[in-house]
Amino acid sequence: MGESTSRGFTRRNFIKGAALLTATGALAGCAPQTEGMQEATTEVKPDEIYCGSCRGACMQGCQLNVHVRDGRVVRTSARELPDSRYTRICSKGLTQPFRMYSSERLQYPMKRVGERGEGKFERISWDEAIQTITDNWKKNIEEFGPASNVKCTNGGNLGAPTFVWSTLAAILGMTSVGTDFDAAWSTAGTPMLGGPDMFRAQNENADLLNSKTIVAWGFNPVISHVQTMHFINEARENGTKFIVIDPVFSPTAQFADWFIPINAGTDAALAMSVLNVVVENGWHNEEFLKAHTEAPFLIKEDGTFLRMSDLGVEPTEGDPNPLTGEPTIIDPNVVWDEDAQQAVAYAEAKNPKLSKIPQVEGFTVKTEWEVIVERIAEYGPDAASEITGVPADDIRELARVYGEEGPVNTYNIYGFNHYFNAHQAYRAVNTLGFALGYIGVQGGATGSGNGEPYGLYNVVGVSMPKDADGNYCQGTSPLSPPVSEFNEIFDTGEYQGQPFPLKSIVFAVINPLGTNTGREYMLEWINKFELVVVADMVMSETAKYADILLPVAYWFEVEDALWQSTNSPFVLWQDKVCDPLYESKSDREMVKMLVDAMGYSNFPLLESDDAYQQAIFDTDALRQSGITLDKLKQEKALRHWTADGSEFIAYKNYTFGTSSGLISLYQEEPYVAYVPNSGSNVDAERERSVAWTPPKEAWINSEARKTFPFHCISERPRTRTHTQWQDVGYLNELYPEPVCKINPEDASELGIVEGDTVRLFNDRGSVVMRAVLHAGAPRKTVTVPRGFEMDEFIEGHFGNLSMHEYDGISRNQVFLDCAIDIEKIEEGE
Ligand SMILES: Nc1nc2c(c(=O)[nH]1)N[C@H]1C(S)=C(S)[C@@H](COP(=O)(O)OP(=O)(O)OC[C@H]3O[C@@H](n4cnc5c(=O)[nH]c(N)nc54)[C@H](O)[C@@H]3O)O[C@H]1N2
Ligand SMILES: Nc1nc2c(c(=O)[nH]1)N[C@H]1C(S)=C(S)[C@@H](COP(=O)(O)OP(=O)(O)OC[C@H]3O[C@@H](n4cnc5c(=O)[nH]c(N)nc54)[C@H](O)[C@@H]3O)O[C@H]1N2
Ligand code: SF4
Ligand SMILES: [Mo]
Repeated sequence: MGESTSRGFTRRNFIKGAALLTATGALAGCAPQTEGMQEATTEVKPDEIYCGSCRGACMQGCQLNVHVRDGRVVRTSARELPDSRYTRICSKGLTQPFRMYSSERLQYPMKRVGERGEGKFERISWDEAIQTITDNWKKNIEEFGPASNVKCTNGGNLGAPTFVWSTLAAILGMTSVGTDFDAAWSTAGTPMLGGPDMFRAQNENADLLNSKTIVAWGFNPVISHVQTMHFINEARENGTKFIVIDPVFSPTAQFADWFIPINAGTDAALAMSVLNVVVENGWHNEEFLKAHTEAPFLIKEDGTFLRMSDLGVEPTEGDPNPLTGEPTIIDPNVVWDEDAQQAVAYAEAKNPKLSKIPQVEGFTVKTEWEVIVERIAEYGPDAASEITGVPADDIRELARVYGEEGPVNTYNIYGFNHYFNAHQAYRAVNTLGFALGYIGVQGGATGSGNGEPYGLYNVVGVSMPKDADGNYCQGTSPLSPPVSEFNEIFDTGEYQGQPFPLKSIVFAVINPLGTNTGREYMLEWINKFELVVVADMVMSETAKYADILLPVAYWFEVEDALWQSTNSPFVLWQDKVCDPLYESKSDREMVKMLVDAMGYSNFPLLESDDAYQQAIFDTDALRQSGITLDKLKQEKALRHWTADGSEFIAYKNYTFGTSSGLISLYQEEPYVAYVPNSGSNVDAERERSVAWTPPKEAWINSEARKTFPFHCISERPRTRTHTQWQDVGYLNELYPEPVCKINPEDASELGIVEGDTVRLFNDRGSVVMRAVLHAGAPRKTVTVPRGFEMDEFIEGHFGNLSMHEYDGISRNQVFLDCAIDIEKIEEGE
């Protein structure tokens, strides 16, 4: 691995393509700029510079200059954005050309000739590849229905490709699955903030400079969000206090004014305890709670809301539900109006009361706020200290900072996401932030900021496209079984009581054998599929298990737009720098070939990359902002999060997508995003409001830790985004092999010294790598970099250690909820 040269590269075709493109590019208003004209001699031609966007899942949204010399991409550099604060690049952005010309690239369609996973393939034509796949799909549809064909995608490219495969699945009625990454935030955020808008719960990063305090709560931006870290550092220089809450002394912790080590998986308990002290001191924001949250809503003794119908007021009919056409029933929630001294519908209340409510027409009631206050009572600083390992005085001080040194931006992405019950951590941290009013204000925000405001782009339209006659396609299969249950579904042929034969699967923009939990479990189900298709740019770990391999064009070989980012408030353009190398094709082109071969050639959005982009940009929200594809092609970057170009503050207008339009702090019906086949085991009462339930294995006192005493945290390597960039030799020199970082005292007890070879194991599997001593790792906790693949470990695979199960509420892979043991197997050199 790591040899960054290309095989079989046909330079002649490339130059032809590039020349053609220059001509068409000029017509479309994307004529390459030139640089270094002054220095140019007659012999040295200036570079042609195209516009690129870096679209991996690090979500930072950097724009690139792609320099082309003599028909070859020779380097990439940071491209100036209209707001220079966002002009950034990192070592991964700078090494893109090595990926483009990597020897790992798939060059032509191939079919498997050896055993699955053996990596033996034979070149075939595109016609044969498409025919083989579609013959199988047609047969499956006839015998078992369209849902027996499955498509599985994630975010290897945050531009159009993921959506293109969803378009395919919808047209063909396939089953659509992801592999359920990062889901605990949405399990908590959906009912609290309402709907998909909560994916943009963070303010624009430039606003970090308005925060008095920034809390990176389970967030390691020095590695995972490098450009976000830049804003945090500027804020620090500006006097902002920076707090990091993490079990590990992470690379980000070294920049903290205050590092708070915490026992893994106990964040909900810490947040509840901090809120407990906040409330005790009256630091919470009553005005905000009354105006913008459901905190005053009354709840009856049976746990359901007191509604006007309980007080004898007949419900009324609202507008019909636009999806079902069914009339909606309006039965308003009741609050106690302090001014009127009576129970009224929330909308009528002048001054809703938060606590100590008298009986209402025979009903004993309490408010949403009182439920919270009751629940946090058992998490006083001393009790919480026992659970979290954070000293009680530190909890009190953190509460003081939250109460007195605001506005606070609690920035988390997904650090505490990947555990059983992680949605409770988000719910508790959110509740803390919202109780203080840190949402919708400059300098104040609470939560994750993963994506663009909902509805800006036509995600729904391209996931449910219309044909040329204006008719909707059939849509994906209504059931989407979780991959954590695929083996059981294969064995029983059923999912949720219905026959569910699984026959073929296509993986695209995802490398699950390199990134999923429970790798052994997954290998088992992959091998049960009759046909496995992988569309990728490189021979990924998953690609090795394909029956048919489809070579995908590199990011610079297709025009595309990047509009999903945590950092950059711009939609970014990607010029097509040259034709796809070798025989590779864009995802859109191969999806079109598949759709055509299946007999559905009537979908205009698949006709060209431009048509597809036009479909994504087809929303009123973008039109109102004056953002069109043509304008983007000309200007290359357009500010898109706010229509008027102002800095984006999440929920600035305090309109939330909940049924009440307010932040919900209590759910009558707990939101369950995943019901296991074996049935729901949710404790509904407990899930209605803040609670802490320990993770399954990571919890220091869990059963699992009695047998496997170490907690294994996976960390992100600086040099890779998941499994990508692993073919860049320069970056591999910086991080040549996966190592297990272990606390020196633990190491000494086990007789391990730096450089020794160790085996990490549990009852699911094992992996062998070298050990490095790390005083920042807490006792009985090791960290291992993820994103390394089979042949990079000395033996085994890191993915064998994690469990494939989900917690029964979130549909969420729990990479970090993992107990292991360690043994030394060889002295280091
Ligand atoms: N270089 C690089 N950057 C990436 C990626 C990559 O693979 N490589 N992946 C991208 C993607 S898809 C994602 S989702 C983001 C995620 O980025 P982050 O949200 O930063 O998530 P992590 O890196 O998983 O973990 C962040 C921190 O949480 C800590 N942590 C672990 N367990 C706990 C806990 O129980 N409580 C608390 N408080 N902290 C805990 C970890 O020690 C770590 O320091 O990164 C993105 N950026
Ligand atoms: N142990 C452990 N495992 C983890 C995590 C962890 O913290 N610990 N984090 C998890 C998280 S948060 C995430 S989001 C997942 C990410 O998991 P994946 O999405 O599987 O991650 P990538 O390695 O980015 O894989 C994407 C694949 O897409 C391919 N690709 C890139 N661009 C394109 C394109 O334009 N078209 C097509 N067809 N393919 C393309 C790449 O070559 C690569 O093989 O990993 C998860 N895995
Ligand atoms: S990998 Fe991320 S931070 Fe680096 S250049 Fe690309 S988008 Fe920017
Ligand atoms: Mo992720």
